[in-house]
Amino acid sequence: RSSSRITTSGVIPAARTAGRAVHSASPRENRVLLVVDVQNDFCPEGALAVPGGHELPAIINKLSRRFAHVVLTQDWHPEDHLSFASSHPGEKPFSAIELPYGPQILWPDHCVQDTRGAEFHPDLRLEHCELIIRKGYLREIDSYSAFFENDRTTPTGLAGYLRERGLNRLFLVGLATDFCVAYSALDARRLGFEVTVIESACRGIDLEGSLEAAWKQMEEAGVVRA
Ligand code: VGL
Ligand code: ZN
Repeated sequence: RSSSRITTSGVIPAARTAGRAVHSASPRENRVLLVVDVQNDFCPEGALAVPGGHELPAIINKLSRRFAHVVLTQDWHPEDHLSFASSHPGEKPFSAIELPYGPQILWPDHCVQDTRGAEFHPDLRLEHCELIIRKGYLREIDSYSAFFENDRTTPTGLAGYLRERGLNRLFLVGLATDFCVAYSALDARRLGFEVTVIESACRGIDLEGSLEAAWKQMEEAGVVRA
């Protein structure tokens, strides 16, 4: 029998198709691994270092082999972003202010578009990642969640992508547990997805009890803590 495939664009030699078929999951596989913000600035030595952030690439690389579908998020701010303390003279990082859409914690400048800090950690090996969702790219509004900006109403488009492709079982990993991971998990539940957060593949910032509060909210919202 011939092991070549005929496609609309011609015949693909068997060796090439075999090389690409690294995942055994069926095409109907409905689970997706959502890898949140595993970027240099959230790792030790980064601008907004999360303790242990650098441990995640190895853990997530291994985990990701069990998923046919992998989606990444990338925090991606303009250099004068309103979530930066530096955009508010007199304010210090980690203080809170009120913005038109609600309370906002002010952060050190981080994940500025096209800088090394905004790049994914170099050890993250997710060649089969099928979508990268950038967020926080509008100057006036922050976006912790992969689904909505911090006004909780402006969508990123991720829900539409997942629904259209039938990916309704989400597994979340990444940084930071109590901010972007938690906001994404809560929004995903609100949108009707089945959500598991894999704790061993997340690391938190923990500002004044925010880590424990985030887990409480997630558990109350029906997020599975695995
Ligand atoms: C994040 C604070 C500011 C996160 C992003 O990825 O959790 N936290 N920007
Ligand atoms: Zn950010």
